[in-house]
Amino acid sequence: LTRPLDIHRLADLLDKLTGEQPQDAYRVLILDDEARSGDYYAEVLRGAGMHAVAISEPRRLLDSLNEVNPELILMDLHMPDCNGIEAARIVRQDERYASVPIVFLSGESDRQRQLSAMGTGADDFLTKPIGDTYLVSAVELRIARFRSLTALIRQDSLTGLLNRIAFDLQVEAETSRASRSGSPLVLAMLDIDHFKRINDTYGHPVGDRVIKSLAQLLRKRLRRYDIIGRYGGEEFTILMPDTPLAAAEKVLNELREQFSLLHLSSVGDQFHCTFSAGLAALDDHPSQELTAVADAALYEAKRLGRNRVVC
Ligand code: GH3
Ligand code: MG
Ligand code: MG
Ligand code: MG
Repeated sequence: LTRPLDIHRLADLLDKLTGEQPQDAYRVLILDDEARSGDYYAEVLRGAGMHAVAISEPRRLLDSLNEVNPELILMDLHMPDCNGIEAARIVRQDERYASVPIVFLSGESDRQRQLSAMGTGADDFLTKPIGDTYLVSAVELRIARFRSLTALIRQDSLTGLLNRIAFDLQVEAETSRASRSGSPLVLAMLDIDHFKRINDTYGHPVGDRVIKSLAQLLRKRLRRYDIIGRYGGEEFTILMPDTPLAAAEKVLNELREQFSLLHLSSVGDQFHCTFSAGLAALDDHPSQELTAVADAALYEAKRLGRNRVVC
């Protein structure tokens, strides 16, 4: 493959060499106006293997959210510029962080005031001083639960791929990252050809198995940091970071060929299936139009006779 060697690709290669999928470190953002105390908690959490970042100025909140993409926010309550309650509201206004656990960590011991702080959509209240071990466990337990819940909400149940909502969120995040870093990014939209015939000929359960086979092929052949979604019935979407259009086209054509060669079967009957794909590159189109452009290219691929990739 003729793609530039970058940090993602290195991580990918290392995974393949060691045969491991490393569990990503828990990501925590800490907002505490006293830098020393925030830094201390961050250090404790880092000591437990987490990725923890502490900030002391509320005005850095939005940028830090985007940088850290936290799975839990530890929030001080009393701060001079903006109190924790306002900060929690700001977090909740962004749909990407609407369900991230917010845990207040404060010296406030008045139960009534603790409760009203929770009314802003925070999940819990821990009081300072707090022991290191207790803090680590409290954070770990909440993030573990958050991960299993989000996995459930974001997954397509038939294939285990991202569902449409989750995929669209990833498009937002990845396009803004790619625009900032100036790296190429491609969105591909795939649709199985004449899928109705499969259902009509072999029945719906066999159709489901074809959908699963394509999902499996995509997962197996694409890179770990390519993002794969099931967009609708027999439609799939792929977001390919750090990938020029020509390289993406090559990969999609390889996948197209591999899929068309798969031996699919239904009681005693063997058959083959193909897909068509449309590609859109961030270089050539604004991010809000990527999906529509890929969809138009897919339509063109169908019009030109199917089983092909159109850029
Ligand atoms: P084209 O080549 O133009 O894409 O033809 P097509 O028959 O694939 O197109 P169309 O989109 O009209 O048909 C898709 C069919 O997929 C219709 C629907 O019944 C079926 N379908 C949608 N979701 C599922 C699913 O989850 N499982 C199964 N087995 N079939 C599904
Ligand atoms: Mg304070
Ligand atoms: Mg379709
Ligand atoms: Mg179809």
